[in-house]
Amino acid sequence: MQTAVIPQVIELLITGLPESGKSTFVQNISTNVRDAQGWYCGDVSVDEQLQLKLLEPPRLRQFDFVWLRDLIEHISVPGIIVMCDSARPEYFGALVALLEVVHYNHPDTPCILVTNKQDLDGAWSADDIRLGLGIPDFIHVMPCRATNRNDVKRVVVEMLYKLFR
Ligand SMILES: Nc1nc2c(ncn2[C@@H]2O[C@H](COP(=O)(O)OP(=O)(O)OP(=O)(O)O)[C@@H](O)[C@H]2O)c(=O)[nH]1
Ligand SMILES: [Mg+2]
Repeated sequence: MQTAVIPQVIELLITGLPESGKSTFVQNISTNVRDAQGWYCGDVSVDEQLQLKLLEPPRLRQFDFVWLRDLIEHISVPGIIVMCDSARPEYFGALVALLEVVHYNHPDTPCILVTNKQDLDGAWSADDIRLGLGIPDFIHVMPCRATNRNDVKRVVVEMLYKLFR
């Protein structure tokens, strides 16, 4: 007799600055995407025992930093991915503030900073962002092009290592 395997579902928050590539990231790795009350949600099947649910907060609220801070204070997820546009240094101050909110509220939650849009001219490298912004060691900084599925996959696999280490 075959026993049905009910996969474990793990939710990951995909947050970051506006237009940093969050939806592109979710879309490129998910087998199924949908809108759930403004949230952009994607499902990723890792294997028959494990499924990921990627959750991007409603796009209309993303410029509202007070709202985003409140959301991060109250959300409970096993892993958090923060994205930035590496070619928009004018947003780096807001990025540092966001990472501080994440770490203050979720000190034990694995967090990856995705320095996206590495293909753009003028993009800061992941290392320059890490050093330049003084990103602490417990935040893993990974370069990415959300338009490239392999890049996105690398980030998700790294998050899986952190979750199951
Ligand atoms: N060149 C380049 N463009 C990218 C990359 N990732 C995303 N984009 C583009 O950046 C723009 C914004 O991408 P989205 O995925 O909508 O970004 P978002 O963070 O979901 O945006 P909001 O939800 O509106 O905050 C789109 O035009 C994407 O095609 C990348 O790695 N390289
Ligand atoms: Mg989006």
